[in-house]
Amino acid sequence: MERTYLMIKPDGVQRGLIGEIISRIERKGLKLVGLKMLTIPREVAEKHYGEHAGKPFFQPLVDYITSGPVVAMVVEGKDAVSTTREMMGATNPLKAAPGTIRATYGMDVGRNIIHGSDSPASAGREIDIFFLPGELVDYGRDFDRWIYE
Ligand code: ABT
Ligand code: MG
Repeated sequence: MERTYLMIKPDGVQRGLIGEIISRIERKGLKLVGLKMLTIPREVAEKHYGEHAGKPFFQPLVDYITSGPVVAMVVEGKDAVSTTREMMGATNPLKAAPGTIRATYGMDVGRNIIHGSDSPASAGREIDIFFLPGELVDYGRDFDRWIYE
């Protein structure tokens, strides 16, 4: 099973969408193995978005992601990285496929509600930024046999 890093961004928290988004993740059959709320320190945000350092949207992006509390999650499941990216939809909510989280709840690239790692390598890097190993939990669910063949 693969793990990915997901994060409900400050706009998602402020708009009261935590429950809606976590519900979608649970109903899909994905398993939460890490969960916490925090306000991201600026240095951590700059590290998380390091690939965009120097680009014109970098400062606004760091301002946005540090502007209020986020919900940080580690989610486990079959092909968790690509599955959750599909559930989120394209970066621009107006271009995201109908029914995806960003299409359903968002209007603007700079207020796109949720983050998800874009590759297994990014997932490993981002999980290490936001969680200590002891903060992730290993547990089984009785209903997993009804989710996976
Ligand atoms: P994140 O989950 O935020 O990483 O979004 P996603 O992976 O879908 O998109 P990427 B390419 O990683 O963009 C990161 C954030 O940077 C913003 N952005 C990006 C712009 O504002 N203009 C741009 O041209 C690009 C490429 C939007 C992304 N998220 N936010 N907020
Ligand atoms: Mg990204």
